Amino acid sequence: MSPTIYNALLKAKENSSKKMAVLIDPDRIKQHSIDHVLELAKTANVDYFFLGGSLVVSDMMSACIQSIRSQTDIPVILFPGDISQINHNADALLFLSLISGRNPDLLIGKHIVAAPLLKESPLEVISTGYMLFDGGNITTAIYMSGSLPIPVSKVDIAVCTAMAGEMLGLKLIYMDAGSGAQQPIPEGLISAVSKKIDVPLIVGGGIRTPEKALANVQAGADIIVVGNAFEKDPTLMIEISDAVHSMARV
Ligand code: 1GP
Repeated sequence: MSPTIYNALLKAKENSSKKMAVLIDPDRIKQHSIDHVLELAKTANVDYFFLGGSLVVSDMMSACIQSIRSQTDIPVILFPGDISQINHNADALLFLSLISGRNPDLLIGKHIVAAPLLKESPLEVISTGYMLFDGGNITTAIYMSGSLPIPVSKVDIAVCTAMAGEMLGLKLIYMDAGSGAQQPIPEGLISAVSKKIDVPLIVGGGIRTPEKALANVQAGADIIVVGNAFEKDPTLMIEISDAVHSMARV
């Protein structure tokens, strides 16, 4: 299968065209609010939906994908916290290896179990070096991964980890402060990492304002992910998405 989504991301990076992804946690979205979110996402020209979470306990994944599919053409990319979140109806899956941690299960263990399932699936599998950062609180991602996040003051560790991930052949690097992080990842850190890698860079966790989203893309992020802020105020989606896309217009 041709890597449609990944090729589009590479092309976007080449053209400095920044992308906006909305994270939907299937446990937290209610059927009555998903329609509103989908309408806003279309108005805001959102580029991708990321679907998943560090801990998903409901069986709403399929229903979410079905709603997205029936109401928009926006691609659905799985952002799975576990093998149980693999769903063949999505377009792609971030095959996340937690390279900031030393938990063997999340570096390679679960991937071995998932590999035969993914091989048989129609999903575009995109290997992703996932790096968790300390955003000032213990997020679900940090707790569930049983791993130490990288302190944001340790720029060298972040840069070397991202470089190693790229050298290992991972196709994306994802810098995440975790959903609901008190402090998003500082621009200086994003800039330091982005200067040392060539693969597209995803940044998320605790982004709540258009100003911060714009600062992140100016610092070198290629894809901005926002979840929590939109759960609280979905209308923010238009402003934040516009800020991300405004980079292409400068
Ligand atoms: C979490 O990067 C995402 O993995 C999004 O974080 O929910 O804090 O926006 P928020």
